[in-house]
Amino acid sequence: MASWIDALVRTRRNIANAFGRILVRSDGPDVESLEDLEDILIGADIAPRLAAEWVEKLAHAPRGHANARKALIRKMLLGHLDHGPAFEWRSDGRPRSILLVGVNGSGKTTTAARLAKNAAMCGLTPLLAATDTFRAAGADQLRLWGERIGCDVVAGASGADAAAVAYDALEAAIARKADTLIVDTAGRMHTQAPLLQELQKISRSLSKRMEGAPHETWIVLDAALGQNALSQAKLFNDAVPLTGAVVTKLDGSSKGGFIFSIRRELGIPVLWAGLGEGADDLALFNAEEYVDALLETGEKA
Ligand SMILES: Nc1nc2c(ncn2[C@@H]2O[C@H](COP(=O)(O)OP(=O)(O)OP(=O)(O)O)[C@@H](O)[C@H]2O)c(=O)[nH]1
Ligand SMILES: [Mg+2]
Repeated sequence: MASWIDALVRTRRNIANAFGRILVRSDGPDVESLEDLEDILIGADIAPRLAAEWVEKLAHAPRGHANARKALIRKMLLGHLDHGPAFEWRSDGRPRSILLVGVNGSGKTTTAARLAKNAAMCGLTPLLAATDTFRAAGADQLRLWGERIGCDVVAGASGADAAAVAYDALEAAIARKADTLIVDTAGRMHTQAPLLQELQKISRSLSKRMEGAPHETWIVLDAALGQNALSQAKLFNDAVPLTGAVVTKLDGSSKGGFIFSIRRELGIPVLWAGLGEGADDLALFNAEEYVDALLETGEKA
């Protein structure tokens, strides 16, 4: 599996050094280092308000040993990632369903497959649902993944009603005693109201077949979009209440700092992170590994 340290190389660029400069002088940071740090943080797509807040805090931080200040920086960053317990697969005799939504190309299909693989590795029996009936290739892509990772895929014919496919897939998951149903959906822009309504229909159709379904509705956010992904997510959240976020393509993005804003702006936890393109490159989100990779210390508190 790709590592956090490797994946965050572009977001981290300069961050660790800029924080490092804050630690050098025992009489406290100079104004220039603080200004540089603020620019660099904003460059990594950390919200300007948050970057200013951190710089202000550091300007007034108690002097003292560099290690103590390093610990303070780490704690300050982690404080914005209060994400609660990590996601855990559960098996309670009924399939739990997870609906994946997001804009075109954000990584939904790849994420669906990687989640299924992860669930299987944890001893569960997953089933994949391909409701992307807009394009024939949409279902084919998931079928290929299914073959690759050894997971069954329920798909509708091209042009079929996505909500009906989702219903049938849940029906199949119940019949086959699958533990989890992962529902891939077609990409759609957050501005396309009729397409957001279709998501509501898919969600309703799952709940018609099983009360409480979908148990999770996760938005898949492309880290390359940074803060822009948040405004998109808000409109999705208005249509189908989101319960978590998957951040993909952290590798290769220089805007991974937007993760600090997700809880504050959307009120949902980041549960998973895509650290590479491979079948195993989806990691449970780990705030400590994320922060340590940004600060490139690799140390645990
Ligand atoms: N480097 C990297 N690439 C990723 C990651 N996740 C997805 N991708 C790539 O992003 C591209 C789009 O992924 P898809 O899973 O097809 O995205 P989608 O959201 O299903 O796209 P639509 O169905 O067209 O909306 C593919 O080339 C994936 O390999 C990741 O974490 N890292
Ligand atoms: Mg797709």
